[in-house]
Amino acid sequence: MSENRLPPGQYVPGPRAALHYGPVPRFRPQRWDLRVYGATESLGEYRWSWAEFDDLPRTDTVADFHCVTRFTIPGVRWRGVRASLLVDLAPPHPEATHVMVWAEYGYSANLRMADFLARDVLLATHRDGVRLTPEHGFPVRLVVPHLYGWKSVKWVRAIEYMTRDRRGFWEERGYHNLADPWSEQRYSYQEEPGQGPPLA
Ligand SMILES: Nc1nc2c(c(=O)[nH]1)N[C@H]1C(S)=C(S)[C@@H](COP(=O)(O)O)O[C@H]1N2
Ligand SMILES: [Mo]
Repeated sequence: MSENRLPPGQYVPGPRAALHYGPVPRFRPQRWDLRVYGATESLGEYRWSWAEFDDLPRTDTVADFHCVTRFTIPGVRWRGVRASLLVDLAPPHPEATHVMVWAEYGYSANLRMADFLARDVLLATHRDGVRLTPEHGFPVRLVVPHLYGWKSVKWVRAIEYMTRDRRGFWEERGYHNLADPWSEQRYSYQEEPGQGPPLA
């Protein structure tokens, strides 16, 4: 990986552990489902059991993974269900502009619909050729390679379509609403035009 592929302020670390807030949830296939709800076209809810979801067609992608804590993992190979395929199967209302992606234990991240529909955005089941490990999001995690890693929600359980934007878990706790690593959208104070970091 060449240096100019690295977004500003990022470095490539040595081997590192998985990173998340809180414990790793246990997967219970009988109870697991993936729901799409909120501003759907029909206003109804869509639901996939584990067997149904695991049957959906997969796509492969290779992408660098950028964490706001400044490490970048180059060339991660993901396999999963395209987010845009899920949106085709669960059509949104014409007024749906954003999604909230919900995980086990209430973790969440918000995305613009256009970011969610980008080609490289997957509901991933595999990483580097094998099933995700529990720490990396088994059975299903979102991967949004073009945004900072906190948007790549592990242990996904639901997608909520929204007709206006709402902030997710880290976006409510001082991180940037959009999270583009190439323009270093790290902190929420950067959303205020002409603002520096808050005074200590
Ligand atoms: N459910 C959940 N997903 C999460 C997180 C979390 O705390 N909970 N942390 C995010 C952050 S900050 C990063 S950098 C990536 C790390 O993914 P990895 O552990 O597979 O490298 O997961 C993201 N997804
Ligand atoms: Mo992160």
